[in-house]
Amino acid sequence: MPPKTCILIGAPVDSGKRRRGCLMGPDSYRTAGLRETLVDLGHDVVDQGNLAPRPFKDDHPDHPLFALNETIAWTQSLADAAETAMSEGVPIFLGGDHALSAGTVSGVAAHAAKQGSPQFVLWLDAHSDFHTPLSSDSGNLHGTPVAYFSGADGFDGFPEVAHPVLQTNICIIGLRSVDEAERKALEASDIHRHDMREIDESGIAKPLAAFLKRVQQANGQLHVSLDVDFLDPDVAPAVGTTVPGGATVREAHLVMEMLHDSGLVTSMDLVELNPFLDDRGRTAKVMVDLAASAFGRRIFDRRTRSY
Ligand code: HAR
Ligand code: MN
Ligand code: MN
Ligand code: MN
Repeated sequence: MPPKTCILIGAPVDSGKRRRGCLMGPDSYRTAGLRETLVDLGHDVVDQGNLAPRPFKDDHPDHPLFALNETIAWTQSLADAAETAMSEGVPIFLGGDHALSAGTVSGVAAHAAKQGSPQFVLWLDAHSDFHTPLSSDSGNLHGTPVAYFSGADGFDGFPEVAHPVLQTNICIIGLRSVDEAERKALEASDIHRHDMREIDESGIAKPLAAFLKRVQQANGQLHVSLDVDFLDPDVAPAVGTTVPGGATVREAHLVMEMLHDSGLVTSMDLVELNPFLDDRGRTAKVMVDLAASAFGRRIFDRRTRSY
């Protein structure tokens, strides 16, 4: 696999929920050696530093949606940065909470549309993040990006999604915390969804291989959004929304190794790391190791399977 130009873009978004700390995520990844790790794997790495949101008006503390204006402002700046970075290399967005993916995915999808290729999204998460601002009970916008970039209604004030990602091009793996409104909406959708029970029963390689085959056949762009809580909290404690029963370290590495072997990944988010909750940096290190597997670190030089 030829070396890539990896573009690190810090996205210290902390507006997607009330518990603070994800703004320290980008520097935690830097401290854990993400840039050096990718350089050691032979890639060119450009660290663009941290992005800022567009200017925004103060949010009203009693609004049912937490930090709405700030999240909209982040969506605007991230969408622009993502679209621009796609013509320069493989952007890796260092979160920041998952609200950032409203911007990153809509931005990369705009680039794909201009190339005439379909956008695919692999969402690795305990949660489906498929609420709309109208269905969310918590008012936390990090629970809504999948609905946003797939073109759902209810995102008043947000930038128009000019190129929504088709539901059938979205695959969610790792699910184990889905709210009732999200469950109904997901069941009525064409989103491919694989919960932890399915992973337990059939293994994680099977649904991933099926998805990658579709991306390849469609000649698509592939965005991977890795939420820390995809992993089990025993191995990745630095996240505000821990849900027991998550992916093991090896399951997560297998996903990343298969992604690398596919050669299909065109952009990536690392989200929801809250360094304030970490234990001597071990969650940041696990996330950097997973990124390493996605960009070519291997145990032996051997592909798992072809499809
Ligand atoms: N579904 C819940 C809500 O909307 C929890 C969302 C939590 N989201 C994340 N990202 N941690 O996956 O509030
Ligand atoms: Mn998430
Ligand atoms: Mn989550
Ligand atoms: Mn599927």
